Order: sequence, then structure tokens, then C-alpha cells
Amino acid sequence: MLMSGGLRQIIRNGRKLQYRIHPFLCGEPAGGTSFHKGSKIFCRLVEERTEDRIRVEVYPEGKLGDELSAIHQVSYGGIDFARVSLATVAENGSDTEVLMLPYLYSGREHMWKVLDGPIGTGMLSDFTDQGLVGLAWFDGGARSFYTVGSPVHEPEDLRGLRIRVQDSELMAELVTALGAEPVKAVYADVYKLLDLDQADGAENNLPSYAAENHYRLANYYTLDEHSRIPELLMVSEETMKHLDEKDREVIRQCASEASAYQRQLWQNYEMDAMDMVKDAGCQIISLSQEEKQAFKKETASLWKEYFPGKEALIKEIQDAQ
Ligand code: BDP
Repeated sequence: MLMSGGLRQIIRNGRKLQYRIHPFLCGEPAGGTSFHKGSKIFCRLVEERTEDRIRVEVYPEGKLGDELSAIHQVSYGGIDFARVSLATVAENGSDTEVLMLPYLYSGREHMWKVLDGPIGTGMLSDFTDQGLVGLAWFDGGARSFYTVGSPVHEPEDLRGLRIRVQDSELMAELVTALGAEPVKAVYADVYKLLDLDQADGAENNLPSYAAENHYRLANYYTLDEHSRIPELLMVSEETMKHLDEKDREVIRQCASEASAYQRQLWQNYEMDAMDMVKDAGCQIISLSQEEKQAFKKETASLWKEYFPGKEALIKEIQDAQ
């Protein structure tokens, strides 16, 4: 009997009740990514802790649609869970979008202090107007630019280039502030855009640059580390409504354990991706602090112009070091 959306109640042997929840891991670049592994752990923990009453099935590699369509489906309960980039789910000008500001954090540890602290945990509930509940954050590392024809050493080198960005106004503005032209597209289309010369480059973390072969077309990767955009493991509000409080708590707990596991994996994935693309002959351009400052300077206007009235939140994040 179908209860609602993707939540099914299955009667086994005429008696036993079981929920079967179909989650979706959209945009998974490949089955072996840290996101995929983190999500699989989440599913396994949920099954174990509920003694198999709740089964979570994973659909990787965009099998149920791209990231935007997954978010839409989760919002009405057609899919129960998803792992998405914050850039695709944060609303324009919202508090959660502030987390993605260029050069907001001094590094990975700073970002995790914010996400694990009151700001990050509080923001997990900021998606309810979209019918979504955040369960835990995953590490998405730092994003940097990669290009096809020539390397980027300074903002000037990006001038006039067509750079693919996620479906995010803030990311489009960031690229514009650097003098480039943003090309919004879903992740699955990036290879094609580069291949068909519809974009001169893109920006992403190293594992995502490596996983979908973008590095084969765009040989230059510049470690400018302009943004840290965390990933969100989320559940449909509709799904949560149909679970009792005990099961909801189990789900939250499992998500938090899966997050701890995924972030441990993340750094190895970054290093492996780095080795892989270097072996393939890509040029990795390291930047000094001073050189990074030039990118920071060009994008600094976004802090004020894009988020009027959010100075206190930005300051609180900066101070959380
Ligand atoms: C990757 C994220 C993935 C996004 C992708 C993108 O893991 O969720 O779809 O970036 O750039 O890093 O669209």
C-alpha cells in the first residue's frame, strides 16, 4: 500500500510492517565517491538501527533525474532523501546562501566549526518552506577554476571566459565579478559543454573535476579555492511526517554519523584526485596567499551587495574560528 510519495508500507507474511524509503543521491559523479559512500553508510545505519523496518535504497549517478529535479521531488515526497550541493538548494539572498560566500572561511576547519556549531546546525531547519529538512552536512571541499585553453594565475586571466556554474545566482555573480561570463548548467552537462566549446572552463572541487573526466578537456586547474560549498543530506518533510519521533531521531543520528564518516574520507579523495589528474598530465596551478588575495579582492563586493542586512551573520561566521 502506498502511503505517500516514496514512502511505502509493506506487509510481509501478512503481518510484519516495514517502511521502504527510496532515497536518491543525485549528481553522484561515480559510485566510488565519498558522497556515495557516506550516503551508503547512512542507509546501512538506518537499516541496522531500525532492525530492517526502514530500508533505504540508493539511486546513484542521477538515475532519478538531475540535482534540481531531485530537490523538487524531495520537496513533495516523491523521493525521500537526497544529497545535494548547498548551491542548488539555498535560496537567493538567504542565510544559508551566506555559507557559500567566496573566501568566507580561513580553511576547512573554520568551515566545520561553523557547520557543527549553532549556525550550521540551526540552518538545517531553514529549508522547510521548500518541504525539506536538512539532516547533516557533508564536506564538499574547496572549489577552484579549471580551464581549457590557457591557465589562470590571476583574475585577469578569467576575463571574457565562459565559465560553467551551478544553478546559483551567487555563483553566477561571483564569476561575473571576476570578469568572466557565467554559463549555468547541471553537473551532468559540464563535459559536453567543454567538449562542444560552449564553455571555456568551470569550477569545482578536485574529486568532481576528476570523476567526470572534465580534466581530460580542461587541463589547467588553479587552486584559487574561491568557495567552500558544503553538501546537504536532506529528507522530505512529507517522509518525516509519517515516521514516529523515535524513528526520526534514529534518522537524524544516522545522518550525523554518516557525516562524520564522509568528512574523514573526503581529504583522501581530494589527494587521490590530485594524484590522478597530475598523472594524466594536468597542470595544477598553486597560488600564494597574496595571489589568492587578488581573487578575494575582486569578489569582496558580493559580501555587501549581495547580502544587505546580513552583516551580523557574516561577522558571527568569521568570528567562529
Ligand atoms: C559537486 C557536487 C555536486 C554538484 C556539482 C556541480 O558534489 O552535488 O552537482 O558539484 O558543480 O562538487 O554541479
